[in-house]
Amino acid sequence: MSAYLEQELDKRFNLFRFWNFPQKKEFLKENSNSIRAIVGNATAGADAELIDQLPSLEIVASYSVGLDKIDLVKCKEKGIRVSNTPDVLTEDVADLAIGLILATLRRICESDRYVRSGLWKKGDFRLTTKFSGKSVGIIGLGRIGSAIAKRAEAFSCPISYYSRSEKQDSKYKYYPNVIDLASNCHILIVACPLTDETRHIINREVIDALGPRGVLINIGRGPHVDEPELVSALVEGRLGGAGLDVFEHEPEVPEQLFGLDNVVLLPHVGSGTVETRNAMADLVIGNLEAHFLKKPLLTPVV
Ligand code: 8YV
Repeated sequence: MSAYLEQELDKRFNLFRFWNFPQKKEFLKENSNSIRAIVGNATAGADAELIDQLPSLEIVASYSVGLDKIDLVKCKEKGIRVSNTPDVLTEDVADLAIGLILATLRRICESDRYVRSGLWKKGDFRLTTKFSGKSVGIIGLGRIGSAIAKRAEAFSCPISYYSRSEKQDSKYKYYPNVIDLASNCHILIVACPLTDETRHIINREVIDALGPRGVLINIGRGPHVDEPELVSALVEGRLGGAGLDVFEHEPEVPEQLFGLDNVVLLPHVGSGTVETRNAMADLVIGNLEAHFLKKPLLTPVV
């Protein structure tokens, strides 16, 4: 959680830091009747079990755009409001996707390690792979996917995408299935929400379709990818490379990836700039204040 968000919540509300209570059951026994709001994030939200234990719960305000940690059906059923933080993080996440592509293809992290370790004196760094002009496939052409497409266009990349249905107003090539998209692009980017339908959307077949010259970029959620399949494809050279900001069991990252130079591994920092995290925090506060003043939510989901 953000220090700024905690401080601002503290000023306005009676804030419980749930993570500070090792005895969750005891804590809930004592406080469940008084809790009217939950502030969650990408790793901790409100599942059915928690919601059912909070009879006074009115709103779940997530410090994230992703809603996969919130039981939305349950919230709807119980009339509990839900808000998230869309738009304010779009640019950062799209910027980071491009950063991951460049870092992976041009081996920026590896060449940095090369210079730091003094190896440059012994010879030039190896040649890498060009990004400009490579075909880019995007899974999910929502706010973030579209912002990535716009940036990739500036690198003269032909863009194609997969989503549940074709976007009538899009100029990019649409593939109604992910395997065809993966077969027809060099760089495949996951930028869709995590739902039951998109869990493991990157499976062995998709990885094989992307192939030994293909690169996977994931700025969505770890569970979009069948991680053991991804690891074995990278280790066996069946996939060209990967730039990953998210993992299936964060903060655990498969150790087999640590020795590979064709992967770039980031600790879920897509929205992690001071500017954006503060804007996200302001949205959380704004939604909570609006709710308790009986005004319309700023970014309602439910
Ligand atoms: C996290 C994210 O919310 O917005 C999302 O869905 O994954 C991130 O912006 C951020 O890491 C705070 O947990």
